[in-house]
Amino acid sequence: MFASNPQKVNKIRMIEAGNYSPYRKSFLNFFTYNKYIRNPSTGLVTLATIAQKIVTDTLMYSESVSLIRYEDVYDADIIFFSVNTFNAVRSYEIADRLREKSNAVLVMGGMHASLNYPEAIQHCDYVLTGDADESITELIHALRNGQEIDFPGVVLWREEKVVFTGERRQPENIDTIPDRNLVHDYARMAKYYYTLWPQVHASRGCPHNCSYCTVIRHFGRKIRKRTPQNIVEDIRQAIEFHKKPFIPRFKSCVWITDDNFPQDREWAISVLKAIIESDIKYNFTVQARYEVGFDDEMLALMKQAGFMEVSIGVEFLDDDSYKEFNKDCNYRDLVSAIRNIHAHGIGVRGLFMVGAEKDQKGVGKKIAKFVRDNHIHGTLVQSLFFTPGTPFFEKNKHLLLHQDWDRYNGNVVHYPQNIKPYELQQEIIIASKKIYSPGRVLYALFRFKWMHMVSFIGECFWQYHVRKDLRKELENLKKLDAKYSSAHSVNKTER
Ligand code: B12
Ligand code: SF4
Repeated sequence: MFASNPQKVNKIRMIEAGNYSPYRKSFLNFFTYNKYIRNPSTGLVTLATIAQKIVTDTLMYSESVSLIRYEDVYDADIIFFSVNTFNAVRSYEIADRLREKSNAVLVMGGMHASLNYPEAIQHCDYVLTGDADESITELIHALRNGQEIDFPGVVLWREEKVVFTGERRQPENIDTIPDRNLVHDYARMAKYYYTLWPQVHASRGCPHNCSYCTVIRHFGRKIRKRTPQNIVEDIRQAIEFHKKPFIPRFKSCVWITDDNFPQDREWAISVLKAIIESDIKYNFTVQARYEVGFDDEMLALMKQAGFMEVSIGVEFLDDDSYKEFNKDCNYRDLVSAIRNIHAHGIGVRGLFMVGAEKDQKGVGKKIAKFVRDNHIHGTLVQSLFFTPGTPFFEKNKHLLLHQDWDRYNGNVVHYPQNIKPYELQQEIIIASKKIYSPGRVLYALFRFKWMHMVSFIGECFWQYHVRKDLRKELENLKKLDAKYSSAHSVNKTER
């Protein structure tokens, strides 16, 4: 009944919108990552690779590395958008513009679009929820053949109503090696800028259940893994893609972007062994929970495979906050784990979060002290992440200062319990200033290993811009404070 006429699908374009600072030409791009230049989305390149097998004329634009050539996009038959929370506003803007100028079918997907589809569908024809490795093929075939779109995982319009066809099982076979050449101008940029590095995603999902986590709501709590051979081949291609023609790379490192790589121990060990047995001699960095610090066999293999650092989601520095967010962690074990990782000759990068109920003035200084005392060579300090689709978001919605998604990129966006929002924002600035201070630069020059030292110096430039952006938001937070502090005290008594 809802089948339509077969549609021509000869040209596909995919768009990864930037957020507040999409790509632009700048001298800064040579040494500052994540200001106007950053790595394009692995997820969307993977989908482009799958789609290109059906529709040869498939190309992706990422505002992380280039401007969009709109004249090439208008006459596409389908346009796909990858939507995270931080780039949702810009994605909608671009989609609305294309709606006016193009007859293409507009499709959205990715974390924010999936978990917040009633909003996303206002700007497109279809939302494909969850991982689209399989559903993208089904959609292209259905449109081509004029079939009814009734398979699970689709949000669509029917008689002016939004309909969801139901949850779909996440794909098990995720062994696609992304063809990075499908991203417009990426090959040139990757060879030109040291600030872009090889990036490989090897597994999806995490069995833990931290209340604020978007990753498990989207990918699920079952870990789905690529095969070691497929990962090694991807690493090889990623390195080749980023190789400079004559001069060796100054800072050569592959980022395995999994959220908790060692979680499936047997699999992680088999991946490490496959890297060791291959001819790849490179540096690696990866994200892992602190428990990896108690696994001597894993750490020894990581070291042997070339892992020069592990990024640990430290998040908070007190046990009450871990409890508050259902994070299975405690301060004492965390510190011993960091010590043991260092003992294996692997560096530690710390990922921190502020804004928990316990946090008050001085939290920035406390983080900086922890970083210094525990010889952490790189950090990311952000405010609590409120992303629609998590139970944490639903429970704490009343604390939000606004829902301007493009400001949801590390800024304070809520009214914390024991500190004002703009004061908390200042604490992030204080932490950054203390961690990336001239004194620590000197320390890094003499005490850090080469790779850690190089990345620390690069991060000093990046953090300078992070602080500038955080300061810009301070004024907004001060204005919002006056408006929301009274509402907050009402809510506090209600709770
Ligand atoms: C690598 C990474 C980065 C890298 C590179 C980003 C990139 N584009 O790959 C860098 C360092 C640049 C980065 C930066 C940031 N990141 Co980041 N990043 C990641 C990380 C660790 C891996 C991304 C990845 O490769 N995933 C694997 C692929 C396979 O998944 P995927 O992209 O989601 O794609 C699949 C599906 O979502 C779906 N899909 C995706 N797009 C589309 C499109 C269509 C049309 C369809 C149908 C389906 C679909 O299908 C894909 C596979 O089949 C994720 C965590 C994670 N596990 O995803 C965080 C993550 C995406 N980042 C996050 C954040 C917050 C940020 C920052 C704001 C941090 C900050 N304060 O600066 C910045 C913003 C950057 C910007 N653009 O402005 C959050 C986003 C939360 C949210 N709800 O949006 C995440 C989820 C981390 C987290 N734990 O919360 N990030
Ligand atoms: S350990 Fe990390 S990925 Fe897993 S649920 Fe917690 S925050 Fe999410």
